[in-house]
Amino acid sequence: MSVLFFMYIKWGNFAILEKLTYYYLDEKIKIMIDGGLTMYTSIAEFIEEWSHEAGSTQKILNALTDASLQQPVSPEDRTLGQIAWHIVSSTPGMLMEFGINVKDMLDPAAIPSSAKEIADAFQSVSAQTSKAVEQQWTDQNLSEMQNVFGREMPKGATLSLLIKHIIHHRGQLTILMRQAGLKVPGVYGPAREEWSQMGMDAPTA
Ligand code: NI
Repeated sequence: MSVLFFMYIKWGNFAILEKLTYYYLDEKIKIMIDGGLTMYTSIAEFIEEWSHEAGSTQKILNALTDASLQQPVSPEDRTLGQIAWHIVSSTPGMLMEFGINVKDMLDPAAIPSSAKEIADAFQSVSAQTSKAVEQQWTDQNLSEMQNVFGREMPKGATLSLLIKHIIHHRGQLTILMRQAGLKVPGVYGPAREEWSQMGMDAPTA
């Protein structure tokens, strides 16, 4: 992550350079850098990435069936449905932790038995996320430090947590979907079925 840090110093505007130079001297920022979080320096940059990742996550959630929600991982772990609902319900919860108010909070324990309900809820959560961040934070706010989940970090880095969290759980879903016998939409690269649609064999190694 130190590479990313220096990239910002090299290509960022003067205001950003000044802030990050200051942060570099601060022990706390080193934790942020070690944590592998992207430091967003503009709201537009976050919205663009959020829209892309939330869109891919929506494609995955739209492919779920009611029966697949019961797909287990192990007796100790969350089922596919519980992970899917965790993606949806934790997003407004994380925004509140960041100090961003959201209208509709979702009960993490009230897991719907309908796949469509989960997918529809994410549609609304993802739109609400963009709107709330755009309305409540400015580019200038992103360099402000705040305590999130017990760690001091700039607001611009907390937004990265939001995105990495949905990517992490989305990856878990795609494996469980195969185990439940579902087709998986491609995310960063074609899914098995999509290779043949392009007239190619899916790689086996
Ligand atoms: Ni999680």
